[in-house]
Amino acid sequence: MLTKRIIACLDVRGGRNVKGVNFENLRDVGDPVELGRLYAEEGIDELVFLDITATIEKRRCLINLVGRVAAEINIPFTVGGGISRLQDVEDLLAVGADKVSINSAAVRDPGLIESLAKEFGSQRIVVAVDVKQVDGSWQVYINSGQNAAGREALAWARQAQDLGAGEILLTSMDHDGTKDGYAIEITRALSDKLEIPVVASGGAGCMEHFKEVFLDGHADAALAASIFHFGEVAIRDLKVYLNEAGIPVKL
Ligand code: 0VR
Repeated sequence: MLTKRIIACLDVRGGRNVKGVNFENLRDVGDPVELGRLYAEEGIDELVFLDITATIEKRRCLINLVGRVAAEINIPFTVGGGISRLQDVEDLLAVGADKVSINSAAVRDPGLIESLAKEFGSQRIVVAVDVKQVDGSWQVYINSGQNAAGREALAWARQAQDLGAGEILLTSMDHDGTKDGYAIEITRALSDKLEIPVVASGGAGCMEHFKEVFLDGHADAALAASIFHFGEVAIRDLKVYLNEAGIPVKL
């Protein structure tokens, strides 16, 4: 089994780290620069920074903040939020992002995946797919989860892979912030059908949930926000637990 990655997510709005449930009722949970530094110190494998309300006028402040977080860490750093142009990617890579995550803009214009992958390399292009279960089918949502895209999750993820995405960040909105566990079934469906890595996201509430998403969900990496922000699981303890459960992680 390949080494599994544990990823912390900084959901940022107005320069502050926020956290909600099912993408709603967001509340301030701290300073993203401080949290990024802390997680890196505690042994997180990767950091994701999501500007969840990116709009054009905030573009400059986002880039400055990303640069301040990047300066505090020496681990792979993925940045997402409102990315829709090559210039956005250039600006973020220039201040220290290693990968970018594109979501709504890619659904609106799938060709963007191909042009970004050609320009920067697939390994730098993560396609974020936010999903909800609707009448038994996993549907894609865009614009911070506000609008149904009219795409089924696996079909869209497969198209993103075929266009050059290097990784899929799969977030279940139904599980986000609930601490009830990851969306195992849809995570396994994508992991088993795609050739590129799948990062599970949404719902982590205890160490067992990580074991479950790796062993049952076949995820390549597991992302969490709530349980790290609220100090409920220590990253080092989690890694020791997973290693003892036979799941290879970098200690
Ligand atoms: P936890 O369940 O707390 O571990 O959350 C993991 C993941 O769902 C969140 O870090 C994040 O992806 C939620 N995303 C968005 C959002 C939350 C509110 C509004 C918008 C978005 O667009 O991704």
